[in-house]
Amino acid sequence: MNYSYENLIVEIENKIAIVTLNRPQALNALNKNLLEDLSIFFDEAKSDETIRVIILTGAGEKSFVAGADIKEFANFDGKQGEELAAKAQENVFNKIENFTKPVIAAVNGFALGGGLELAMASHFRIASSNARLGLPEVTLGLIPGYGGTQRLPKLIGKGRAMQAIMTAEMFTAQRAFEIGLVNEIVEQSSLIFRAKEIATKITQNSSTAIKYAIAAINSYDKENGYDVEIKSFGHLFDETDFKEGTAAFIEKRKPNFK
Ligand code: CO8
Repeated sequence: MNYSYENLIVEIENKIAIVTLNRPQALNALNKNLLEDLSIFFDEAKSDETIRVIILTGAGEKSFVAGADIKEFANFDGKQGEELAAKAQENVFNKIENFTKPVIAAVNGFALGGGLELAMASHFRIASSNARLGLPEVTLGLIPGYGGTQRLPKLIGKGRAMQAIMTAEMFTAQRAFEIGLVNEIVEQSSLIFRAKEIATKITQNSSTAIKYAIAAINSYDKENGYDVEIKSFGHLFDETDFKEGTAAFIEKRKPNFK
């Protein structure tokens, strides 16, 4: 697969794709083209067997993503705003949340507005110590439009989400860690190394089981969450990874998942 995009750099090594959002002149703000590139990348990566885990990060040392591109939507009317939000939610944010392979956000600086929403749509987040995370949309007379009003309360609780969105204040990396918005904080120079270390651990496990785990965990706040877990659990007994995993345990060797 030839991953060549205007605003994304994709590097694949040892089944890990490092996807760098690359508009450093605009602090990697999400414009239409960048959202389109992301949508296409995830479509292509879905069936690419050379990719088992995806790491999303931002170009440069200052920013993960400083939000949606404000200059691009400054003249929009209500209909255009609604269309932009609906299309991007479907083609990028929900696609990432429901992606069958793990997506890790390596937040290397500002993650604001659409940038924090992108990190929250990812399966989990680690951050560099200089990261600043927030949803400042109300300072522009808007609310988050890429899923932020829904995903932030799930991750940090309703009261904290209310305060964060109303005040538009940014969380430091330390505060984001304390409230569970990011899983780990590392020095910026070690961020990608640490993300790759976590990704490598994941690649050693059954990708089939992980696919079902993502779907089950994503159902945790839905009415049928336990049913999704039971059905997925049962289904996995019929997969070859289960045979290999249990055989390896009994034979006292490491599993070799395909
Ligand atoms: N959009 C467009 N350009 C941006 C953005 C952005 N979100 N953020 C930064 N830039 C540009 C700046 O305009 C500047 O460009 P130029 O040099 O041409 O003037 C360049 O990036 C560097 O930025 P600064 O000079 O401002 O850098 P500072 O270090 O002084 O400040 C900040 C860094 C604090 C991150 C500051 O840039 C900032 O506040 N950015 C905007 C943050 C923000 O409000 N983000 C939320 C945007 S709204 C949003 O994400 C809504 C999501 C849902 C949309 C739904 C569809 C309608």
